[in-house]
Amino acid sequence: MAFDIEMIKGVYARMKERVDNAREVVGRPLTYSEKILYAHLYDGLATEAYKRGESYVDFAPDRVAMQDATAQMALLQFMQAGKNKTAVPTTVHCDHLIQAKVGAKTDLQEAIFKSSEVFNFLESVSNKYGIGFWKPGAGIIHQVVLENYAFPGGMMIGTDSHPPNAGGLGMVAIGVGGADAVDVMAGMAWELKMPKLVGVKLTGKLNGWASPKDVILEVAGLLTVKGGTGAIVEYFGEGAESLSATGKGTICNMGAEIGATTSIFAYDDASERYLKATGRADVAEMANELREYLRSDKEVYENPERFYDQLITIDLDKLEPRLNGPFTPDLMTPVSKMKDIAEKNGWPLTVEWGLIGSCTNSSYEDLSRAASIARQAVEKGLETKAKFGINPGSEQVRYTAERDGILKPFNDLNAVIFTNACGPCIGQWDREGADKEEKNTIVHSFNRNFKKRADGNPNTYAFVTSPEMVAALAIAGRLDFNPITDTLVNKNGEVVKLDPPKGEELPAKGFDYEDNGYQAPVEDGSAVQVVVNPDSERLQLLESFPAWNGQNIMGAKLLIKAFGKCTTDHISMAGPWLRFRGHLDNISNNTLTGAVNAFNQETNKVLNTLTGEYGAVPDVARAYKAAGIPTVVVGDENYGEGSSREHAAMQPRHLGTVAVLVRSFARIHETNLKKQGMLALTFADKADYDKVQEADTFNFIDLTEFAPGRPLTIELIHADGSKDVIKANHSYNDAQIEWFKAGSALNLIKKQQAQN
Ligand code: MIC
Ligand code: SF4
Repeated sequence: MAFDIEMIKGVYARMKERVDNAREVVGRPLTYSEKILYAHLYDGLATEAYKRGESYVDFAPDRVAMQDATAQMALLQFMQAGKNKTAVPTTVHCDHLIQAKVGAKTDLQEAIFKSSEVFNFLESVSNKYGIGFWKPGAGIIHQVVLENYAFPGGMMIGTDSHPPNAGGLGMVAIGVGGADAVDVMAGMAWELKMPKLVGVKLTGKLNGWASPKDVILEVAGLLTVKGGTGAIVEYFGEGAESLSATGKGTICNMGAEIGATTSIFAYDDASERYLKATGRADVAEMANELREYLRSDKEVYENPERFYDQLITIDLDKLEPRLNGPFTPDLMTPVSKMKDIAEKNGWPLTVEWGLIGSCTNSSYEDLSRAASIARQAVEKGLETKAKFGINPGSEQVRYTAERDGILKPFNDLNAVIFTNACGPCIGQWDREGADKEEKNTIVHSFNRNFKKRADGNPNTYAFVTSPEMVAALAIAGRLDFNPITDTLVNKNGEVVKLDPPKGEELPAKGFDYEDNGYQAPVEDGSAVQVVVNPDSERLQLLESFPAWNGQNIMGAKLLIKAFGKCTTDHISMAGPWLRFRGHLDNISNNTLTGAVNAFNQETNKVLNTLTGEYGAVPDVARAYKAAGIPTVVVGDENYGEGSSREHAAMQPRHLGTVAVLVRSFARIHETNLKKQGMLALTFADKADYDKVQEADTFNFIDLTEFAPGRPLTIELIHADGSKDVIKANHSYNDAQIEWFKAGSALNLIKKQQAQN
């Protein structure tokens, strides 16, 4: 039986009436994601048609999922919200804090030893508030959610950027910061701007070496890292129905890399098979009754161009494998062009490591397809030229794969099987020699490849591709190896060729496990004490951010003007810093240390106008804070791209930054800034970015009139006394302005709670 079956029954019981009503109110046929959105309005039945890309809407998601690195901050905030239990089913997944070094068993023990304080904290908070707890080693949050919790027609949020993985099973699943999760766990409305809709029609059928990963690598190449911002990407067409549920999960998962709010496929036979194979025949039966509601209306499929803001068609028949990278997931190169392009760009051609895993590509089918390549290598007398590592997605996948002999060929090739966890994907990788910072290439099946992400080495060229391609390239040891056309020489000097991968969508003998790592919360958590040691370096209870004093902010100094790409990895690095995710003051010491200073093109070296000297960003920020001087961060396009980590907003806030002024924002980060009581502003004229000078003072001269739709005016006083007056746009609505006034959204919840 599925988890939370009563909740799912409730969603399905309401679905028909809500969707039929919405169709009438909107006055036209609805797409699948619109049906789910309208069926999850906080106030019940729709009373108006929301404008896509404009209207703020209150939703009531069905569930919440959090991973260990973000759950700490989310739960530290939730503990202040004054509730006894979470209002909706919620889970915590311990997957980010496990380092990959020698192999699953040792690495897991080591992680439990090193992070027991954090795991114990998460476990006791989970018990106290009725939250399901997935222990370290149980698997990666999004794979575990897909296997256990995702359901067609449902809506969930998760404190991470890759919950959209559940779109593979027809769910609207959205990545958020912890403060948003607090809203939902506290039973309040969760607000989102009504997304725009991008339709992707898939024709034909994948064949040969092409895989679902290549679909999203192609989409990323077409739309770029910001092309999906504010939109839900809906996939449909005959090609969509030929994909497995986990394959669709891969595509939806990596939609995060184009900034999409989420991505989704309709319910179909593959979804039904997956639900049944993962022990949820009960959900499949209910979904079968509602099939018409779990897909777009037929008019949408007949004339998609009338219903989507943008429409793309991809012919799966013609798709060839791709490699995206280095340093950004949207730099797409088809395998047949890699030789030329890599040479032209000077990308190192020798592949040092091949890594399979991450929430994007760690399903049973993924492992079985990659294993079919590894098996051929063994049979054809090949040896892997590169080192090879694998992180299975969940204990259920690992156990079943081991039982079915899928891990054997990897072992035969001396691959290391790491823990069922994020591992290298989040920089939890103790890679030998990485500190030498040598230029080198790795290939992996993850979704992200920002500089330094996997091993901390800025000179590691990381390429994203499918698991089967990772296997082939690790065996060949070359980035420009094209398995479709190229041959290899085996140990006996014979020329051999790899056949296209073959895999199994689902295990023929069913999934199995001995211990899936799940721990249900105690029945009554009221007596559970959550202890946070005041001397801890890993956990720190939160203090409220100060409320706005009602005055214009005058005399703020520039902390940094970030140049070019500034992802959340640049603002609050992961890897070694993950250990401080529960301690705001300690983690603040990495604030913006990865961002490039536009004035000297260096990282972590900014002007302190108080001394005239250059210092590390966190030190300079602390100096201004100590002097009572607020600071401003300036950035370029798609600022805050990547992760959902709200630390990237809380840290600057903690260090005294009041405003972040950029050319454009990534969605989750913009909301995180608002939630934490900051001013998230965009240049009304993008060219004004160039007007900001290094020693500038910022005066927000009409902040007292802060109102929806009304740009703010900022004076830039330059060092020579001259000044520029610029306009900054914002997307705050009335409720969000209240967060700013209160100092944070949480402060407002606390205030409301105190009044009740
Ligand atoms: C990531 O892939 O970058 C992470 C680590 O999963 C993050 C969350 C985090 O920073 O904790 C994400 O994608 O949101
Ligand atoms: Fe973990 Fe990587 Fe997935 Fe983020 S993208 S949840 S780090 S596996």
